[in-house]
Amino acid sequence: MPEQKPIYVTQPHLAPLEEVQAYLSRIWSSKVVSHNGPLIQQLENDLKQKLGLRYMSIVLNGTLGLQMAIKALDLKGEIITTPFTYVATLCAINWEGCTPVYCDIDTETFNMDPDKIEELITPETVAIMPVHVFGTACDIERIEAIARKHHLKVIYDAAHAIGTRVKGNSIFNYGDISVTSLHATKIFNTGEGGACMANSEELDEKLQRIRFYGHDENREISVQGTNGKMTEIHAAIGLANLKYFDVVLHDRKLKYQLYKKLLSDLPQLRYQKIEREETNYAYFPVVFESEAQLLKVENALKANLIFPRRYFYPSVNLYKDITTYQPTPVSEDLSKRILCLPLYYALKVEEMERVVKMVAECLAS
Ligand code: T4K
Repeated sequence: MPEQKPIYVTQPHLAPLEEVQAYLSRIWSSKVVSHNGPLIQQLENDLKQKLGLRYMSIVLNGTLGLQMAIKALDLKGEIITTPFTYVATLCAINWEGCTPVYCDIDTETFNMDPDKIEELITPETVAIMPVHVFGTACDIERIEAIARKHHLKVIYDAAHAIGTRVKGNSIFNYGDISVTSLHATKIFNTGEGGACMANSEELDEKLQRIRFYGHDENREISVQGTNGKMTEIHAAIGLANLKYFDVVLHDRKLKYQLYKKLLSDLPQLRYQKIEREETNYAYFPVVFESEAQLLKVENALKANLIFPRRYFYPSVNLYKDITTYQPTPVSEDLSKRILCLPLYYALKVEEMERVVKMVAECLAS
């Protein structure tokens, strides 16, 4: 029997090496490696065109992008966010000296529950930072109506959401600023990376100054900046990968639907409610009836070299060393019962069938 290869929760999609090398050779000729070079500019333009965006500032990673967004909007005070997220959302709020206030999530969509936002607003509230969790759009209409009513800024943590659309419009076009991640584990990646999408030219220019230590076009310092510049090398990976964006996105949807079909005989399992067809199906989260059931399945899969992931456990409001606990019972409960199964472009149908067979056997035993 051939040795079985491990199956991880994800695997980056990488363009053929020679296609990356073609971009890299431009860097080796021009010697422009950083400082908003031609490849970064091309990647920004190509992504804007592909996604239908007016503004985009590519940055080093999504976490820094969130920090830069907070800085660009001059936010100081409480930011209402979701506890069902990766710790990066919390890191960004804390690093900028703001205070996270946790709004519990909807039991079906796993996104911030708009019914619970207004009761959290105080005179200190300055913004709402929802997450389009697993790439599934939040209730943007209601969130933005609440923000308008209370004069709050909205920063969407759209780390998972590249390719998600709402009524044909990129999800990145919502909020004062949307921030995505271009990390290796995302549908479209530059290795490490992120991007800030502002809703005005003025804000976009400010973000560009912030990512370049605060310099304006005359090299004067006009704002507190940082070093948020992505290198041309990462842009080369991104430009090569961009050619495959549509193929990878389409494959995700087919695989998501196949998993749902293969798992349809298991009434113990529940799934994220996806209300809009145009989601990117970035992850395949499965909700178990109990944590014990989840652990049993996770251990059985791991024993067979299959490594699903508990995104996002624990609920971040429980990280007592970096945040003040505020109860969010839905998030705390769901985060214990959600497991993401492997989902990526190179994953074979036979491998998905093997994963499902093991889940089914484990639940039956
Ligand atoms: N907001 C939200 C809601 C986020 O989820 C994130 C990040 C951010 C903000 C911040 O964006 P960035 O600053 O990261 O741009 C990942 C990612 O590091 C992180 O980007 C992501 N979200 C978070 C949810 O997960 P892990 O813990 O999954 O990484 P790791 O190394 O365990 O990788 C998972 C599997 O993927 C591995 O078992 C094997 C495979 N893999 C991974 C990498 C990195 C590869 O095959 N090759 C690779 O290079 O973190």
